[in-house]
Amino acid sequence: MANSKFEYVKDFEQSDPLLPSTWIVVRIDGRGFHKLSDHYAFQKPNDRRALDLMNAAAVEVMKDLPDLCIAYGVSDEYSFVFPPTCQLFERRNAKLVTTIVSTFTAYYIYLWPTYFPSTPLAPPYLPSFDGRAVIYPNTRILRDYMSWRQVDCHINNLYNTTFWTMVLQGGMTNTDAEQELKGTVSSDKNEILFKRFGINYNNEGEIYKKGSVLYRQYELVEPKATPSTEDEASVPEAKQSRSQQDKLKKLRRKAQVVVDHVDIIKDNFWARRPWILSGTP
Ligand code: DGT
Ligand code: MG
Ligand code: MG
Ligand code: MG
Ligand code: MG
Repeated sequence: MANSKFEYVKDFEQSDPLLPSTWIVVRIDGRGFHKLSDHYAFQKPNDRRALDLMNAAAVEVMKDLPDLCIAYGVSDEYSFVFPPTCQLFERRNAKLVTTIVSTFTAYYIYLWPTYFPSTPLAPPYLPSFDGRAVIYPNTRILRDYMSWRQVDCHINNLYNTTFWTMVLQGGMTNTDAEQELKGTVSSDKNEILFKRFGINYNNEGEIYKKGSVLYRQYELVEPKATPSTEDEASVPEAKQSRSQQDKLKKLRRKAQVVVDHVDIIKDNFWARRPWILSGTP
């Protein structure tokens, strides 16, 4: 096809590939969910339906993009992780982020009636999400990123649980509860919950305390006892044989995506599921 005189405009497009052999995390976050959760009367501090809906949409994203190896969600956010070997969309930043954001949003809206059957969505309160990609140079830092999100979940949930118990059960005003909680540490909040309301924070639901972690579970593959080395994980997929790549992709597609609410800070979770970080499959 002959070039038109307009074609030079293509030269204005900028390439945005993410650094090779690094972990890619795409984190999405609900836009204005403070207002949205009020409008649709989400339960405080946690609405199980809203969290289940977030998880259901994230499972569909994992199924749609077999390159993803793990995802972690809390509140109105989700982090999706691509391994260093990933070559999806030539690792182009905008392609990866926009695909995840729009696929997630599409499923969130599509599945909404399943989780909120008597609360139809209506403008102007339509859910939308922002997203960004961050790269991490090694597995240690990737794990620190995941730990950071889970610690955040814990801190926020302990605060929110205490705050809303003081307001809803203790009859305090928002301002008074906020004032009393200012400067308190975890043990203070645990004590308020226990001494004043007879609530043992440890007995709160795992989904609220730990957030949600999504990964693939393989029926046929026996998990290896020792995690693979980082070297193995960072062999660019381009250097793997075509048939090997196809085989891995097929296995990933067939695998079941599970939703778990467990500690991902300690080694145990990762040691028991070495395939998540090793990229095999
Ligand atoms: P943004 O992200 O800057 O557009 O603003 P927001 O309003 O989305 O703020 P963000 O993301 O920092 O905080 C999430 C908000 O979503 C927070 O105000 C509480 C609300 N939210 C998330 N999950 C639940 C839930 O299960 N129940 C209730 N009541 N609210 C929730
Ligand atoms: Mg945000
Ligand atoms: Mg938000
Ligand atoms: Mg948020
Ligand atoms: Mg196109």
